[in-house]
Amino acid sequence: MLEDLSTGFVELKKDEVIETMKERVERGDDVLDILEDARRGMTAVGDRFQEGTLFLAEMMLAAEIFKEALAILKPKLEQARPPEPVGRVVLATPKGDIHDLGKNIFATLLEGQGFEVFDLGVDVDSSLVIEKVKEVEPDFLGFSALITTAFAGMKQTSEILEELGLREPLKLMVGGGVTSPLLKDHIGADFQTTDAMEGVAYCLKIMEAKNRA
Ligand code: B12
Repeated sequence: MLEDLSTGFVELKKDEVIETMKERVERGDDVLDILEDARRGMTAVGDRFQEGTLFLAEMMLAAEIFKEALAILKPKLEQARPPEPVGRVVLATPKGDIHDLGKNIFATLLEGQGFEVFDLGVDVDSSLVIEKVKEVEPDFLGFSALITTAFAGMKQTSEILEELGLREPLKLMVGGGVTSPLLKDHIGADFQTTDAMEGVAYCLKIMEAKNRA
């Protein structure tokens, strides 16, 4: 068992990471603490990639380990879920962007809090997002963006939602490493963050206010 789970990601110790995650879940560690350690590991991988001390293939392997690790935590988070969904969230990584680790963390945390999440995946066209919004009438639409070339697509989606009268009933959120308050204003979103926990707190706060109204 790894003493520090996060180092397992940097050193690409897949078997040890998976085994450590399972053991920590079995011994009853808080799932959110385990998730945070895994997230720290993935952030360290990203930093090393940027410094040039990790190669692209190694980072992709780390991303795969992260996805498997997340799947171990999911059932545990789901156990705590209330029978009725707290709210509905459509999530997507916009067209031109294939990054999804942060989106998956946010989705997992939301599900753990009882939200119903419709995850449309990566490189998602505006038309698909609009269709899903029409179909499920969510309380929230969340974009996860890690690459600046994806910004135009989010703005376009926001404008189409406005034109169709679909924008007002939902809260539009944007998150991901390259996002900023400036981007939030540019695309006309209601909320922006680079921290999934902050995003979950925002969704819970909005639903609380809705339920009181
Ligand atoms: C991992 C990674 C990859 C992996 C992605 C694996 C995967 N399945 O996601 C791979 C190797 C495939 C990849 C490919 C590319 N990448 Co890349 N990648 C990264 C890297 C190192 C880390 C990103 C990451 O996963 N961070 C960890 C997660 C957990 O953080 P996060 O996404 O911010 O999410 C957190 C919060 O923001 C929040 N959150 C996320 N989404 C949302 C959404 C909502 C609604 C809310 C509320 C919260 C929320 O929750 C998370 C937890 O708190 C970054 C650099 C960096 N250090 O950020 C570059 C980076 C994003 N990549 C970059 C680029 C350019 C590319 C490539 C074009 C190739 C290349 N030259 O490297 C291709 C992609 C092409 C494309 N079309 O998308 C650039 C983007 C530059 C820019 N400004 O546009 C970066 C910034 C690197 C750099 N400095 O050049 N990449």
